[in-house]
Amino acid sequence: MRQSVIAYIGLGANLGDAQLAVLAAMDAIADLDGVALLRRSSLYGSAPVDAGGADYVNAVVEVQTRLKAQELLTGLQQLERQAGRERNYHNAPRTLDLDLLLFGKEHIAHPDLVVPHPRMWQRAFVLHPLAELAPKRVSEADWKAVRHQSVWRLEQDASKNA
Ligand code: PH2
Ligand code: MG
Ligand code: MG
Repeated sequence: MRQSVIAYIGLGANLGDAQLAVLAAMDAIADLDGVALLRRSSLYGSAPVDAGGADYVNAVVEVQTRLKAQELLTGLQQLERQAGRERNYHNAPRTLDLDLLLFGKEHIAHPDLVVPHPRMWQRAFVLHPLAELAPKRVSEADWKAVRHQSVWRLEQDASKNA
């Protein structure tokens, strides 16, 4: 049987009831075949980065999976569509965005999947929730690069609630 892998998925939403969408997406990820949800971060609010529209709700989940990265991506894209995601234009406001951030120690450079996610290190809305679950994955230099971005916690210490 395939060795299982620990992966981190970034969740974001800024249309409709964004908190509800992110929480529902965590449950939906837990229900994906071949995926076990291990832990989730707290929910965070964040100002849009390189995008317009309302403030975002962001979070990160840690999963264990026997799927390949590409298979996990397909599952996540299906959940985005089920949440009513439309791909109107680059970084358009969205009901749900699920980004595969880290997949074990794998480095993937495929036309539709790059892992680690190439922009995660420039985004405080990814690093704060990720560091709640995996503090060693975020370096001092990473923190420094995002120190001007506005991110705030929407709840206290949810890391044990998954
Ligand atoms: N996602 C983007 C672009 N900008 N800004 C915030 N604060 N949160 C996001 O999730 C986000 C963003 C593209 O996916
Ligand atoms: Mg994204
Ligand atoms: Mg995305």
